[in-house]
Amino acid sequence: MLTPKRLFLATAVALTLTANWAQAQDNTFKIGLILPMTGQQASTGRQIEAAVRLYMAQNGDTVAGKKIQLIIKDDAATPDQSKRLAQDLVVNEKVNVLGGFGVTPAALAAAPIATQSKTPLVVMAAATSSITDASPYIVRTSFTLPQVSVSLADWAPKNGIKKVVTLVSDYGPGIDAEKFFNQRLTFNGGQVVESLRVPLRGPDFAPFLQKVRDIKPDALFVFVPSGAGAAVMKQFLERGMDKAGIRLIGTGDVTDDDQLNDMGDGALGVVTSHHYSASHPSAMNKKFVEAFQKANKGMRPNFMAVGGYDGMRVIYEALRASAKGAAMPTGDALLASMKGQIFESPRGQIFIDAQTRDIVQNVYLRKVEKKDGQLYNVEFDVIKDVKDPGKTR
Ligand code: VNL
Repeated sequence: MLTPKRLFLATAVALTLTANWAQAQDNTFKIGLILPMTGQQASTGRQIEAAVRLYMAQNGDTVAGKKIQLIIKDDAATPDQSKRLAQDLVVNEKVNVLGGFGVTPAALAAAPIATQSKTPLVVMAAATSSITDASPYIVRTSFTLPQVSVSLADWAPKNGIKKVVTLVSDYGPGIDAEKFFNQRLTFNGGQVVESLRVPLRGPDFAPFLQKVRDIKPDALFVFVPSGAGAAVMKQFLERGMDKAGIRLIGTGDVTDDDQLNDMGDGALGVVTSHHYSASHPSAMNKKFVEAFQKANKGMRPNFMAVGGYDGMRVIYEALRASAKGAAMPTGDALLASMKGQIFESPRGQIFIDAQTRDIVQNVYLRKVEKKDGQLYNVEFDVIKDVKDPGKTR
């Protein structure tokens, strides 16, 4: 007969078993990354995965006594997939952290899942300013388009560029780039004479570039996402825009290190502003680039790789700081330990602003030059510790 005493004992045993089981489970710290491994943004997934694996190879897969397990899911940069995968990772895999997110719509789609489940979500690629406002659990290690666009609008008028046409991909980051470049250029006495937006999916730049040729501005300012820059460069040169005296300028997404070396000498002299160049002359970056290339058949890391590499560091350090004894830190404890982190990245010193959960970092002005027979974005000026100008708070 199940007397109250026996019931109590049975329950106690069951509870102990559950606790033991949970503890065994608890010893695995799961990081679920959602990345575009296929489709138009696949180069971003490839770069981030390579960087994340390098970070783990260099730093081990045990942190504060917890075994790190990495799970990578391919969303092909489609937001409904991103959302479904985020839900699956949280509910079925019980991941401790979500991360990755190659494009803005993917990050925005997953944001409510992070909020509802109190799971920190580390954005390693997507760069629309407003993403960090979509959930209090979002932390960003990439960059924002306003952050990198304003510096170029400060540089341009001092360098003979007053009349500009902007050409951007027609979604979040492109609209941010267009707006903040325009505002700052106008403030500096320059003028945006035309603002062109191209579709994100399968863009044909030809008719837009023809229009720019007819307007004949001092420069064309371009934002397209990582992976699309080579097509813009090719068509810009094919149309002889450079010969017609139109300079090409943009955010560093256009002269992406993933593609730059294959763009040919026509890219020489293109000035961009961005937070990372593979040729950033620090000891830490030299080591990073060398190790990355060695582990990836000579592939050069781009700004996406650095976002992934630093994202892993933020997660590792948050776990180290918040783990107490055998228990696994809660999402809230992890998040608290992500806020305010400050450390040297291959791009320079970075800081996760505790108020905005967004990254504060140097922005560099760079010019495409040839070094040892290869094309690089060579840094020639730096604006230190730039906050996202898109934050109104
Ligand atoms: C985004 C921004 C994507 C910048 C990018 O490449 C990029 C985004 C895939 O926020 O969607 O270079």
